[in-house]
Amino acid sequence: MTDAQALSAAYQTMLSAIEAVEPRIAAATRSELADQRGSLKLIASENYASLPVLATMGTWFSDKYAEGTVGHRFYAGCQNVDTVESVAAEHARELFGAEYAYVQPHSGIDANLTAFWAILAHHVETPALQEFDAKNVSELSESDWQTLRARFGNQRLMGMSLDAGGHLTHGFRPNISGKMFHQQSYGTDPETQLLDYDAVLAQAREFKPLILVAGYSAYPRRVNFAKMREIADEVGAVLMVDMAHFAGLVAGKVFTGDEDPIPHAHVVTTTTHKSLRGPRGGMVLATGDYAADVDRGCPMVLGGPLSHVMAAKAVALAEARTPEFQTYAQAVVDNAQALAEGLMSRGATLVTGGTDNHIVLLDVTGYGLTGRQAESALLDAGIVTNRNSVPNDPNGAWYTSGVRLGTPALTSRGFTTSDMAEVASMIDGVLRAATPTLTKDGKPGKAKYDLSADVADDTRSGAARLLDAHPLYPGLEL
Ligand code: DSN
Repeated sequence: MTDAQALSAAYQTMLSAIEAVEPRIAAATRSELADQRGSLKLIASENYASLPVLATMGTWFSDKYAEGTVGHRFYAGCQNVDTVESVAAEHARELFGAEYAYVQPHSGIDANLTAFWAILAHHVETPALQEFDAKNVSELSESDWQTLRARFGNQRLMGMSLDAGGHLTHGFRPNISGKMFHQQSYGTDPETQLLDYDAVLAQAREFKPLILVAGYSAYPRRVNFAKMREIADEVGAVLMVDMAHFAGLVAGKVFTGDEDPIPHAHVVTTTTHKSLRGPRGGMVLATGDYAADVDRGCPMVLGGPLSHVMAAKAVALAEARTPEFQTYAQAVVDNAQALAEGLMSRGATLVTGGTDNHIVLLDVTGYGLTGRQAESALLDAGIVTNRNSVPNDPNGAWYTSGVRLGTPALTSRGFTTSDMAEVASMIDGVLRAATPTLTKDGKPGKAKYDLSADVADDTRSGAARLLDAHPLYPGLEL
């Protein structure tokens, strides 16, 4: 039996076992693989983890509780989880050059909440306990406790606005981060749509945040973290960088020097499943000063660690320490630039006029469409994207005026810059052919659209040719 046959047999056995208990889940699992194999996945926050990473998640580590930290658990029998968590944290520290790594967060939002908690504990709780002459919160009198709660609730956070490309957890009002902090958002320059560090500094001087958040989920440019740290230092803020989107580009040494957040930030958060290509999860990296506070993440903020996912993080981080991963990371950026150039050469408008990371933010107003219409029309043609606001979006956060494109997933399949030029042509062709459906009063609507079946079918055939040339999980026959 060849390796490919053995692998296929193993997955067939696994799916048969699932099928015997709940056939709908086995069928959905097969169908998901077919969908992922059969479409051009351009969602900037998605990727394809390796089969070793996926396999690591499907084990009995899922059955173990392990609240606490390595060697300091609230449950007995955690020696193997200790190994898993230690190895994952060791890889994270060494890969990113961080003093401290916490690999328990279940997602990026959980990582950010853990970081907020740790920063508040470090800068608000600890000084207050000393002032109140208490060792821990349980020793506080009722009135001291009320005072501490008021202090916790009166801290300031400044992060990038959602429509400039920031994330919900960077202080967006309806998000918990916009409710637990007094918040202000910084935007981008109205002309260039680029970060304006002088404007951020002026705003920070005025607002005096405890936490300055840098990082993004839809900004197609690199950030100078040395400058962000200067701003934080000038106003006495903690610099927290959310590198969820570009962690793979840091790991792959594409973002170095001022573009590498680790040497500049006090606390760095990330997911592990985006450009880093690991399992779905989060991490916090920090300077040693914050280690003890971040370590209290579970059980103070987080539920019990997902030991099977921590194990898969360790495997993914080991993969990210290879020269092949560095080649991959550079290809992600090269592919994004090829996609951007292909679109711009056809007259498309890109936010900031291009990209130098893994994201291309296409403003679709020039095609006469909303982001929602563009997203749906592209999906009809086998191209999976997500609609996204553009700066000062006239269509709001639901319909939007943009489509966010990203190259980590297709690059994992081996797509090259010339493939991306073809993908740009397909996207442009579909969006030119799609038209908004008119409303009863004869005006273009925001949701419905018309796209000829011929255009959708032709695009699907072109996409299938590229996808067949770069198979997902080659050798796995399911
Ligand atoms: N959902 C992630 C993204 O798509 O960027 C951020 O949370």
